[in-house]
Amino acid sequence: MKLYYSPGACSLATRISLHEAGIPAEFERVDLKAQRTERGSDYSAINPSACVPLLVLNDGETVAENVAILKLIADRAPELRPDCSLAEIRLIEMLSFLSTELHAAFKPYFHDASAADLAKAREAVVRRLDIITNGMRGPYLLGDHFTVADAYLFVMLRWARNHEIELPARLFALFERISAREPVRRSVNEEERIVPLVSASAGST
Ligand SMILES: N[C@@H](CCC(=O)N[C@@H](CS)C(=O)NCC(=O)O)C(=O)O
Repeated sequence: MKLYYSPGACSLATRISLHEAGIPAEFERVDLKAQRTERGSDYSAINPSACVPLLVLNDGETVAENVAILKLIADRAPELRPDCSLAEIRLIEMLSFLSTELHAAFKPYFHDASAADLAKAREAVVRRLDIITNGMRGPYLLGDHFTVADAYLFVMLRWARNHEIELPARLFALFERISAREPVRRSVNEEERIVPLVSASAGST
């Protein structure tokens, strides 16, 4: 498989899930502003939605959208699925909430938003983090073990930390619990030690 990603973006959830699942993959970085990949390809021609993540399967099929990609990995790695009742539904329910509510609430932070819009965004994020905290089904989001939903949430808890949004105590504990996992530390290290794309984009990989 191959993941198109941008360091620290939501595509980190896919990298974490792949490593947690032990699925071998290659990773190609995307400069989202320039819409160029590190190998010099025009990314908008590869993914018309111009967003990361994009996963290319071994048979050449591409899958976009966090919810679909994370569901696909969970389907291939049953240990990354919840095992509560209505497990499949609970996973889709949580991934949808993370995508359409929490992730969407962060969007102003990534665009040139006014101070007033950022204040509204902060309120929206805090409200949604409270909903997630109150709905936690165990030490992890959906029960007693890590699922792909935790990977997605983890990325956004990092964004919250970067924007000095205080986490409820239970979510902070969850953040620490996820951070300590070996595949998560590996994923974060891989993305943090990447040199700026500008210096790599002129040449080949
Ligand atoms: N609907 C997409 C949204 C993904 C998304 O917002 N990705 C961000 C990175 S976290 C991105 O690529 N942003 C580029 C842009 O908005 O121009 C999904 O859920 O996969």
